[in-house]
Parts: sequence; C-alpha cells; structure tokens
Amino acid sequence: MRKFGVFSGFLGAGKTTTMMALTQYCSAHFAPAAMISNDLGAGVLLADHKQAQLGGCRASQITDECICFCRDVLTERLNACFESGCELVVSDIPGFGVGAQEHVYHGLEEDRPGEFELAPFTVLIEPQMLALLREGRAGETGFILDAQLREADLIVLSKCELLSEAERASSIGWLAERYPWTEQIAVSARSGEGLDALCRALREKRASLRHPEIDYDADGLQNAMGSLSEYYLQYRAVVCCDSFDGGVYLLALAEEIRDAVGRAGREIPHLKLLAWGPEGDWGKADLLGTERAIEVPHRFTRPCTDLGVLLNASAACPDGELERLIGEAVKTVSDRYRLELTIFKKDHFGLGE
Ligand SMILES: Nc1nc2c(ncn2[C@@H]2O[C@H](COP(=O)(O)OP(=O)(O)O)[C@@H](O)[C@H]2O)c(=O)[nH]1
Ligand SMILES: [Mg+2]
Repeated sequence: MRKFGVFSGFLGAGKTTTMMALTQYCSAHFAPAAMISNDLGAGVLLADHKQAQLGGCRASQITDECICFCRDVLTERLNACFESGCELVVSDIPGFGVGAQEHVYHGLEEDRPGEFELAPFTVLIEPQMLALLREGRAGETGFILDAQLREADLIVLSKCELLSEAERASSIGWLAERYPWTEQIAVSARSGEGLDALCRALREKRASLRHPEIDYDADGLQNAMGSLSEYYLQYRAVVCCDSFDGGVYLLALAEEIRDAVGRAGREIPHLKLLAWGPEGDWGKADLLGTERAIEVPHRFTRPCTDLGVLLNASAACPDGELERLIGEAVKTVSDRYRLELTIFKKDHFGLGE
C-alpha cells in the first residue's frame, strides 16, 4: 500500500499532534506510517518537525513553500517514505492554507496518475473554533475555517476529550448537516480516542477527488489571509547555573509574547515554543490566541544548562511589528534568566505583502 493523505485545518487545530499520534498508532497496530510537516519559513528547522522527531515519529519536513506548489519535492519525499517500508504517509499544510485538494490531490492525479493512492482529504477543527464558527463569531477566520471544511472528505473533530458526549453529538451533527458530503470522526490525540477509526479510514478509504466550491477571490478570504505574518527563530541558550528550568523559561516567554501582542491590540493564533537539551529531554509551550490559557503539552523532567530553542509564530500583525514585539520579549525574558543566546536562524514575513 502507498497511501498518502493531506491534513488541513486552522492554526492550532491539532494537526501535528494528531499526525504524531496517528503515525505511532498506525505503526504499532497496522504498518509503518510517516508524517511530513510543511510550513513556509525559508530553510528553517520547523518546531513541528523537531517535536515529531523528539516524540519518536518517522518524520520529515518540507519548508520554504506549501506542498501545493512543490510537487516534485513532495513526490520525492513520498517515494523515500514508501521505499523505506511505510504504507501510509500524512502531510499537513500551513495552518491558514486552503486549496490543497485542488493543488495537491488533483495535481498528483494529473501529473503522476496511479503513483500514489490518495486517502480521504482530512480537515481538522478543534471544539473552540467550531463553537465560534457555529455561533457566527469567528470573524474573518470564519472564512478560512469554512473554506477548509469545504475541501474535506473527512472532518476530524479534534481534542474531543474536552467535550461531553452531548456536545460531541451536537458538533458532529452540525458538521454533518453543513458539510453533508463528508464523513466525521471525533478524535483525541491526547486520550487516543478515535485514532483507530481515523487510521482505518485513511488506510481503507479513498479520496473523493471532488472539486470543492471555494471562492478564492472572496474579500473575506483575501482579508483573512492578508492580515497574517509568520516568524521563525532558532537559537541556542546557555546558562551557567545548574538549576535552570527550561519549562519555566518557555512559559515566561509565552506569557511575555502574549501580553506584548495583546497590548499592541494584535492577535496571535499560534505561537509554538519548543526547547530541548543535549540528552533528548524536551519541553513545549503553545499559545493559541491572547485570550486563551497557555498550553504545556510536554515538560522537561530535569534542569539543564544548554538548550536548543525554536520559536514559530503566526500572528495577525504586520511583519515588522511582530518582529519587534517578539524580539523584545525574547531579550527581556532571556536576560531575566541570564541566558547567553546564539541565534542560528531567523525568518519572518507578512503573508499579504
Ligand atoms: N486537549 C487537547 N489538546 C490537544 C490535542 N491535540 C493537540 N492539542 C494541543 O493543541 C495545541 C495545538 O496543537 P498542534 O498539533 O500544534 O496544532 P497544529 O497547529 O494544527 O499543528 C497544542 O498545544 C497541542 O498540545 C488533544 O487531543 N487534546
Ligand atoms: Mg502544526
């Protein structure tokens, strides 16, 4: 089997975490599976990819470009995975991305018919975003969410352990009614619920290869896309005291950035902070908007004196301003902990420019 599937869905929907849980589940219960993390930073090490590696997944990354527009790189990567014994490969696309059904699925079918079997086109939506969409309170983000869901063959209601049975039924019912051509599965990467059903759906079912009805020129979609900026930073942090807690540092940094972005009247739908020590110990902090609590999906188990750090941010903020806000926050918090920083890589840009 040479099955390939795209995972789409908004920033923070749970794509990376679910792909990690899925590839591990699939490799343990069916056959080897691999994941590809895709984002736009030029030549950067993606936090998503490093996280997948630290989590022990078969993983690779495609940077610089959306997989929608680099079919040769994608094909080469997929062939390498299948030749190494994988039966299923999943890749995400950047979290505001729309159009992979057309560009990736139809593109592969036209260019390389029969080379890969295409799994149902999968779109994740998390409970909090779904609630905003249902209540008409998602603002411009609603245009992206709706366009993404229109592309889906399979909708994954992610983080489902956060919902009661009744809430789950109501959410799935709404999705089924509004996107009636789709199948829906509630999944929790955290509790493992729904992973078996997701794995079976991807392995056993096929993409519909529909042509979704999306108005790419609609003002709402264009405005939502045009207001986003991306920021990538990779550095090494060294500290002399041996009681330094990398997790406390990540949390303080996430708080500083959240407060600075909030004070500037901007929004930051996804900030990822990942740090790891030389012996493979690692921690992560995530921010999914200035109004939400900071998530700590993984913790350091012991103090460390030498850390690799990756910061990836997507914000509704002009590029230059985002660079200044994050740069100042990194300096303030790193000075507080007396860290010596060596910057390896920085990239940032506004998506609408
Ligand atoms: N409660 C809960 N949180 C989750 C689950 N899956 C992912 N998350 C959290 O949601 C945040 C965003 O997840 P991520 O996989 O990075 O989203 P992506 O941007 O779509 O790739 C992270 O803090 C994850 O730990 C889940 O099943 N349950
Ligand atoms: Mg991700």
